[in-house]
Amino acid sequence: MQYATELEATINDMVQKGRGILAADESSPTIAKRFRAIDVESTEDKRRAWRSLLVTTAGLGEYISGIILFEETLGQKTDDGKAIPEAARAEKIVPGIKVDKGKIPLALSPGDLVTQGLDGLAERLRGYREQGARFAKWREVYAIDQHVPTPHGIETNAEMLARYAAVCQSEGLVPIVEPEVLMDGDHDIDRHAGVTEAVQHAVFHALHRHRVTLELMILKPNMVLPGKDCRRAEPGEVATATLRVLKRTVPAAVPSINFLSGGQGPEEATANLNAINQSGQDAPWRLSISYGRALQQTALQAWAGKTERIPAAQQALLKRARLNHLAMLAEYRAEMETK
Ligand code: 5MM
Repeated sequence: MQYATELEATINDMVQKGRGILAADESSPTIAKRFRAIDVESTEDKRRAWRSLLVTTAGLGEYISGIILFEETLGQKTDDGKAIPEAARAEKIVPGIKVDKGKIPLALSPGDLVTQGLDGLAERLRGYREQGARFAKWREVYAIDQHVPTPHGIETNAEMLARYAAVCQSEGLVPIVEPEVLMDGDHDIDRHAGVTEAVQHAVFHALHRHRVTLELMILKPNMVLPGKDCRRAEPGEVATATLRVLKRTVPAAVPSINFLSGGQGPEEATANLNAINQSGQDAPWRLSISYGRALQQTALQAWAGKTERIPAAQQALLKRARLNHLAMLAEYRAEMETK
């Protein structure tokens, strides 16, 4: 493969013990929703200010090895005029980019979703590489209902992820492959496990068909959880269910599994990650994070759009990053939240 050496170097920079990925790639409608919750209007400059705050947090690189940016952010500057990808690199954080164009209904398959963005992807990746991105991310979304996701939906989404990953590797960007089985609904943990297992099987079959090198990609899956409208599960139960599914489906060649938080609260996501690392000491992959909300939520509340609150927000971000770092080492305890 043309870019094998470069892809290996990127994997080595991103996959490190005790370090994870910060997902700051919310699309315009999603970031507007997050800002609405803190009474901030989503203007281009407010989005820039927020992402500048994140990447300029001193010491963040101790816990965070990669940051997923949104296309707009890749071309923006920090408050002190540095290109955002460059500011990330200054903290030894690898900059990457979300390259999918969001989900739409899968035609003639009611309830199934599919993500768009493959047309012209190779050309776009070349441009992102020039702007400093070294990895990419694409998310497929699976809602759970009585009859969905359908086998056809699962196959179609797997095909999209694999085609995206193959294009990324052929253009020298490490692909983060993100199949997210949503936790919305009243389904129990067994149903979530069953769907996640079917999804992961299909994804790895498709990656094989498309000749994707597993050593040169990162998987970003959901944890296995009961639906939001079902009962809560203890971290030990989440860890057992999650590891069972991943051990059945994810080849050992994959270097790292970086979970999304998917609507879990910040403390819940850290506790579950800790339990997964406690039970997964024998797992062949690193078990890390690629959290968006679970890393950003407390910092966003502390910031509330006000310049004078930047230091408090950066402290909040650093705290969540450090606690998740401890969870990656299976050393997190709930009492640490109050210290
Ligand atoms: C599932 O969302 C990803 C991880 O974030 P959470 O830890 O908050 O679940 C996240 O990277 C997501 O893919 C991006 O925020 C983009 O989402 P949208 O909906 O804006 O395309």
